[in-house]
Parts: sequence; structure tokens; C-alpha cells
Amino acid sequence: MTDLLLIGGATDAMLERLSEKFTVHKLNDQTDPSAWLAENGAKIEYVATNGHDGVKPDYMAALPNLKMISCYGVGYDAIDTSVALERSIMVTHTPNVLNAEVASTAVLLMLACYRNFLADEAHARSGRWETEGNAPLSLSADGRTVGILGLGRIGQAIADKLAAFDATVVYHSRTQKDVALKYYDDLTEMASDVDVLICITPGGPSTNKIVNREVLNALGPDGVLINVSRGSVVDEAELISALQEGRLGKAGLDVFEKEPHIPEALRQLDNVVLLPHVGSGTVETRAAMGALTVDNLLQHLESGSVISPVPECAGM
Ligand code: NAP
Ligand code: 8YV
Repeated sequence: MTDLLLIGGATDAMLERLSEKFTVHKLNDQTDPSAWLAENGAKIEYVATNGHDGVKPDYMAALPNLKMISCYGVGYDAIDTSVALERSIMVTHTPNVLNAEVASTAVLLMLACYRNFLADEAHARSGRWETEGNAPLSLSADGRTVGILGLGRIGQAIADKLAAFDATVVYHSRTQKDVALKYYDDLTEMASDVDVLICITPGGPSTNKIVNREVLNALGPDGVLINVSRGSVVDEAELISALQEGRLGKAGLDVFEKEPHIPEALRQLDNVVLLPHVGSGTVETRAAMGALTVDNLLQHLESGSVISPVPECAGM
């Protein structure tokens, strides 16, 4: 059977299907992954990984006969596609099947920021409602102007869901889309015009810290920042000082610069809502992502073609 390297975890359903066609080697089971790769790397033709672990450059170099990398996740910034292209290694990912889930997460974070539900829940649970009286009023999440940074597959799903909250949606992307939403070619200008900025671009060098001090200041003391993209998209140190100094109102964050580390200073703030990168993390959506991850591998093994290549590999 063909040898496949599994980097990171996989669901039981994925492992069951993979084991029918591949000899699966779990890198997580190796006490010294680099030593294992030095000894066994040459026999590996397929890799299954995820958006967080990706494939480290030294792992890539230790896999001279690699044909394909299948990523469990739509974001693939942890995989160097330029090296993959040079070596004619196919890279696939899991677009679309998670759009609705991640969009729901973004909207839920926005609602949590405005409606203060986490503090209200604590008020109710602690018995303080009875001893201290009503919880303070929150702010309405309805009728807001929301700027979407990255109007792609998930960005559009967020815009669609926000219709239920009577939002005015505007956006900034590298290119203007054929949609009936106001386009800003300048991110700072958009940030100064909106109540909420929702980040949903890919990570990687082109978006690194594009939400910087200037953008955060433009969003302002009443502004809300939601990040469900990658931690690298927002300058985390600047975000923390903006929240501490009240230059930014609130933030709802699913992603962080050095996951799973969340800076203590961020965890101390009460004007943030923090999630442990669970944007796509439901049983249903992870099952769909897992199925597509495996479908890509099996199809490539059988025919050399794939279902969902990353754009860089689409012409291969
Ligand atoms: P997509 O369809 O490729 O959309 C990405 C959007 O970002 C496009 O509108 C693109 O605009 C824009 N963009 C790219 N680079 C940009 C830049 N430098 N400046 C401004 N805009 C830029 O991707 P998607 O499927 O919606 O996924 C987006 C990202 O969400 C993923 O890559 C991943 O990082 C993140 N994600 C997070 C979770 C989570 O659990 N939190 C789950 C899934 C995905 P152009 O078309 O003009 O280039
Ligand atoms: C995953 C994600 O949790 O798809 C993405 O880009 O960030 C999430 O759906 C991630 O890939 C880790 O597995």
C-alpha cells in the first residue's frame, strides 16, 4: 500500500477511510518526528495535514517523493505553496463546506460583543440578579454598519447572515467584486466609516498585520473588531493597547498570533470575547471537511486528479 503521513489529528471516520487505501504513519506518535522523517521520509508519497500544523519547511525537505498534500481546512498559509509548485506537489484544501459555520461564528462573536451575553450569563448564574438586581443594559447589535475585510466565500456568507440583523454591509478586498455592496479600496477609510470590522482574509505575508494601529484607531472607541481569519492579520500588540486604552471599543477573537497561546494581557480584558479557534468546529462541519480531505487523497491516488486544489495548484 502507498505510504501516507498524517500531521496532526484526524477523525475516526477519516482514519477508517484512509487506512483502506494507505499505510498511515502518524507523525504525532513519533517521539522524535525529525529523526523518524530522516529514516522514513523517502517512502512517503501523500500527506494529510490541517491548517494549523501545515507542513514545516524541514518536513517538506525530508519528503523527497511527496506527490500530494491534503489540508483539512480552507486556510493553507502553513504550507509553502511556492515550494510545492516547484516540486510539482499537488496541494488541496476544503473550501465552501465550512462557509456557513464560520460565518455563524463571526456573527455570534459580533452579537456577544454588543449584547454582553457572557457577562449577563455570569450575572444570572452567580445569583447576583437576586442579590444585586438587574444586569446593566447592553448595546443593540441591530442596524449596524459592518465592514467585511475579505469578501470571499466566507465573507459573502457573513454578509448574507447579517441581513437578518438589518446591517449595512460594506467591504474591502484586493479586487472589487460584482456585488451590490459598497467597495472601499482603502481599509483605513472603511474602518473609519463602520461600527464593526470583520476580518476574513487568508493569512500569510500579503495580509500580515494589515489591521494595524491606524486601522484600529480609525475603528475607534465605539468600534468592534471581529477576527475569524488568522491571528497574523491583526497586529496583536497594537490590538491589546487599543483595547486597554479605550481607543477600540471591543473585540471578538477566534484566532491569535501564536495559537494556542493567548497573551495574558488579552485574557485580562473584559472588553474582549475569546474563542479557541472553533470557527468551523462543529461535528457536522468537521465531518464534511474530513470527507473532502480524504476524497481529495483517494481521487488523486486513483486518477491523479483532485476535487479542490488550492488556487496555486489549479493548473497542475
Ligand atoms: P476566499 O474565498 O479565498 O476569500 C478570501 C478573501 O480575502 C477574498 O475576498 C480576497 O480578495 C481577500 N484577500 C486576500 N488577500 C487580501 C489582501 N491582501 N487584502 C485584502 N483582501 C484580501 O477564502 P475563504 O474560503 O473565504 O476563507 C478565508 C480565510 O478564512 C481562510 O483562508 C482562513 O484563513 C480563514 N478561516 C478561518 C476559520 C476559523 O476557524 N476561524 C475557518 C475557515 C477559514 P481578492 O479576491 O480580491 O483577492
Ligand atoms: C480549521 C480553519 O480549524 O479552515 C480553516 O482555515 O482555520 C479551520 O477550519 C483549521 O484548518 C485547523 O484544522
